[in-house]
Amino acid sequence: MTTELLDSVLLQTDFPELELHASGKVRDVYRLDNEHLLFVATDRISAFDYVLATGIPHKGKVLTQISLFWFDFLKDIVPNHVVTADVTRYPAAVKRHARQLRGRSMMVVRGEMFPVECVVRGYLSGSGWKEYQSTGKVCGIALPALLREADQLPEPIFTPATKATTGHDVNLSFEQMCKIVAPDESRQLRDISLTIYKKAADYARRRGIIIADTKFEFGRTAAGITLADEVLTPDSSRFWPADTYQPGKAQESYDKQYVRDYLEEMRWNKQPPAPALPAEVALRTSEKYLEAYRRLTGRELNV
Ligand code: Q0T
Repeated sequence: MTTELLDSVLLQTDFPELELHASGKVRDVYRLDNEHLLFVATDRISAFDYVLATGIPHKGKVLTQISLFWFDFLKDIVPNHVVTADVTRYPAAVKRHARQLRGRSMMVVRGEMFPVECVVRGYLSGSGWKEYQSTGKVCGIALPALLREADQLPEPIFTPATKATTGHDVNLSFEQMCKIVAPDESRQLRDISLTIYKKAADYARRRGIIIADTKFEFGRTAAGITLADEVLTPDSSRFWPADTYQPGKAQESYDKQYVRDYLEEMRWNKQPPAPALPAEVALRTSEKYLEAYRRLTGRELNV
């Protein structure tokens, strides 16, 4: 029934003539020339910190198109690193791989990256909820008493973290960030992060998606402080369905709930190797990603 769909899944990129710049759980980044990089989002999915053996149809395309949507939506507030996502405008050496790249890639300007994750939280969840329970604060920011898990915060807060190459990111106070990034630039990164989160989260909320928190990355380019990486995707953010939002407990994930439920049910010990997913779980998850794209953009993804 679904052989063709599962065959279209891209788990690994292979461009032998290009130099790999960085590779993550989901994305592969190649070097084009001194000024440009090529970001490619695969269909890999991670859960409980590991990449699973099964890919999710259309996931790379959905993530890329959601990022492109937000880059455009936010372009009057902050410049971004996108040059083009039109494969016909890629350099010749890359265009040869057009079929593999179409829809799931972007050519970007190379910048000098700030070595911090710019996290914004509008709701109390994950490491923020843990820290709040033990200290009443998140990244040094005092919060009202008696908040529950997944409660909305009175105001979104900026909670930077270090970019760990291995293991988990470490939360920083703003003062600690200012020892890593100059205070003036730290203030600019904080103000931009809060402004773009608020604009995007208001918009998404009206379309039925709560963006509980998100992580931005910025670089310095000729245009000044520039929004980079992927933006406001389900992989870089916590998306919750607004219609079932109920504070006081952990919320279901918009995109990964079927995957997590399956992995819990099969009692995987959360050690490698990560298991494969049944086709039905992969397909239902694919539908959730497509639905997120549809809700946010009001358009159907051309798959
Ligand atoms: C980067 C220079 O992409 C990364 O990890 C995913 C595998 C992290 N990363 C980003 C850069 C960017 C961006 N974005 C940029 N515009 N210029 N470097 C490098 N690593």
